Amino acid sequence: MKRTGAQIIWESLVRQGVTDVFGYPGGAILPAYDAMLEFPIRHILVRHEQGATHMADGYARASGRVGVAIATSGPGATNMVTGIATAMLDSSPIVCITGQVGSRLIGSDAFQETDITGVTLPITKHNYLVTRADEIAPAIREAFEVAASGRPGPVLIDITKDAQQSSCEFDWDAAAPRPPMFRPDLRPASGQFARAIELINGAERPVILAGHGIIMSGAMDLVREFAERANVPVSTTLLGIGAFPPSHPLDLGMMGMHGEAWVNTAIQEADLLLAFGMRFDDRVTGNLKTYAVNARKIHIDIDAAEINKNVKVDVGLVGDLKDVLGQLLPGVARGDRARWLAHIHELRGDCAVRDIQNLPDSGHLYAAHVIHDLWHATGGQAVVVTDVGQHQMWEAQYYRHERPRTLITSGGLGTMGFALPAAIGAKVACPDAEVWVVAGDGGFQMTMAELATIVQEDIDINIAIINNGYLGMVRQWQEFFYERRYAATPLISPDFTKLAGAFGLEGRLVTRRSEVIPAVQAARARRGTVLIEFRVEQEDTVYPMVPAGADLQAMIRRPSPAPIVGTGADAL
Ligand SMILES: Cc1cc2nc3c(=O)[nH]c(=O)nc-3n(C[C@H](O)[C@H](O)[C@H](O)COP(=O)(O)OP(=O)(O)OC[C@H]3O[C@@H](n4cnc5c(N)ncnc54)[C@H](O)[C@@H]3O)c2cc1C
Ligand SMILES: Cc1ncc(C[n+]2csc(CCOP(=O)(O)OP(=O)(O)O)c2C)c(N)n1
Ligand SMILES: [Mg+2]
Repeated sequence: MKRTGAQIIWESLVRQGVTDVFGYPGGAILPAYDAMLEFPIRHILVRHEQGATHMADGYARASGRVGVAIATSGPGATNMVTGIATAMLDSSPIVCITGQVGSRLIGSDAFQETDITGVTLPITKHNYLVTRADEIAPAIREAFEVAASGRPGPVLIDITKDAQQSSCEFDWDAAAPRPPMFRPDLRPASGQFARAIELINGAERPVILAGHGIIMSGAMDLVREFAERANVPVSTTLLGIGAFPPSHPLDLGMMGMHGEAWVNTAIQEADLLLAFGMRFDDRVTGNLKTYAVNARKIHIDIDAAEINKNVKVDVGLVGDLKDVLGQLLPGVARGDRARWLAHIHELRGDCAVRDIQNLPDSGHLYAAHVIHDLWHATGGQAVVVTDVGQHQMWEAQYYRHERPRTLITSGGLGTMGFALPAAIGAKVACPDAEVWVVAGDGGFQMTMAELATIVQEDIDINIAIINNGYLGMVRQWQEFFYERRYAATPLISPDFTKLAGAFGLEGRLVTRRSEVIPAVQAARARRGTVLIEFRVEQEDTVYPMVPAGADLQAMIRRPSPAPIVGTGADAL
């Protein structure tokens, strides 16, 4: 059957099972947009191509399916760069399709020409420059395979305008990825299994470090079985939140820079760390020289390059977590680690007296209380998509995610502006889910134009803006490490409720704790997106905090009782 390259793009996407794409048109991709109308695909028109990539990313993280973004050449393509890098750092499978100038014009500084495959080389898992119609279907098939297999990640396909316009025979079967696709042998050596079992069964103070790889592998049940059988407590990374239920008695909570104090202490006292699908990010380890020096380490990861990258381990098992755990489990003995668990329980008790949830609010509205109440009012069932900053850490600490894929957040790149578009993507992927944006006043302003996308595409999510009048996380660093010299961190914002109104959305302002739950409930009850601005304590601090590069146990702790400085309401 003869097809144009433009038709082949959509035909291939449909055959890949794609139903939704996020994009923005322009000259070099116009043939593809013209052909799109013939295909059963929902196109979500974004307001900035960065938004399209975050939407594709949010779609992928919420559903496990590959997200798709599409843009024109030049500025359209370069606007995608931040979103592609965000997906790369967090191993999120997206496919980005960009139009390119005609193949004869490549290299001539043609109108809207950018070498986007060159630009994105270090931030894609793989990318393609396609100059002929008959190369389109094979590139798309392979791109989906590359994006979703092994360690997932972003793939970009740059397609010249003439490739879209010319015609060729379309043969889907012939376009199948040609063997041999590179497939590393992921079977760990059996000696390594025996060593791992020996270390696990002999450990007295083990801790599981549960990472994002558990969620990507779908290994939640196996991790739980492992933890229960061996009686090993489980801590999670930021991206591992949802991999193990916080209601479980063996759950410890988050590790790392803003992790729970008892978790970091337990890691430093452990005699065995079991790293499951996590990559020992520097936000997790602090000073590598003093990190868990008394612990043996077992690392299970699908990417061999992660083993011994940051932390030297005793046993590295390369493979899909589900497979590896399935093979390990039969050898794992029932463990009684009552003394170790009792010790951690004691550490926890010491922390509770400093926990802001146990301190009176004295009439002030704290972000941590807002998050706690949001958790309560949504029954802990919402998909929460956060932006980056203090509010992100409070969300991680105080919204308890029982299920995987219910916290969507930019961890590795820490991309402000991520939340609103990623939440739109999550909602498109999971229309029945209750989706909340939790964003700071700073990050929200980076991509708030996507409010128009919400209106045009009839997206039903809710938005909580945690407005502290500052680029709060940076202000916190200035408070601790730059003698409170607040250079460029105080921030004015538009009247967010009026902004919502300008887009035809409902907006509400909340300044008191008593109003939080009623406002959340009202937003939930209303069809359509509601934006709630929570005007919170301005100079509040995320505790604990391990200063960057410091020893993990050297945490700055919340003084008890919490000092109170100014309020959001005072600033009105
Ligand atoms: C302001 C800010 C503060 C932060 N503070 C903290 C903090 O206090 N604590 C914290 O934990 N993080 C924190 N982070 C996040 C941190 O930067 C990292 O993003 C996070 O620690 C990474 O978690 P991860 O290793 O589980 O996930 P990823 O970085 O996604 O790594 C996942 C790993 O799993 C592997 N994998 C993938 N699929 C499979 C599979 N099928 N089987 C086996 N393995 C697989 C991958 O190869 C990879 O090694 C912070 C981020 C920001 C922006
Ligand atoms: C695109 C981008 N620019 C800069 C930063 C550095 N940065 C990290 S957190 C932060 C402040 C975020 O402020 P806000 O959105 O108001 O959230 P808050 O910390 O106040 O909760 C900044 C500027 C970043 N992470 N991303
Ligand atoms: Mg702020």
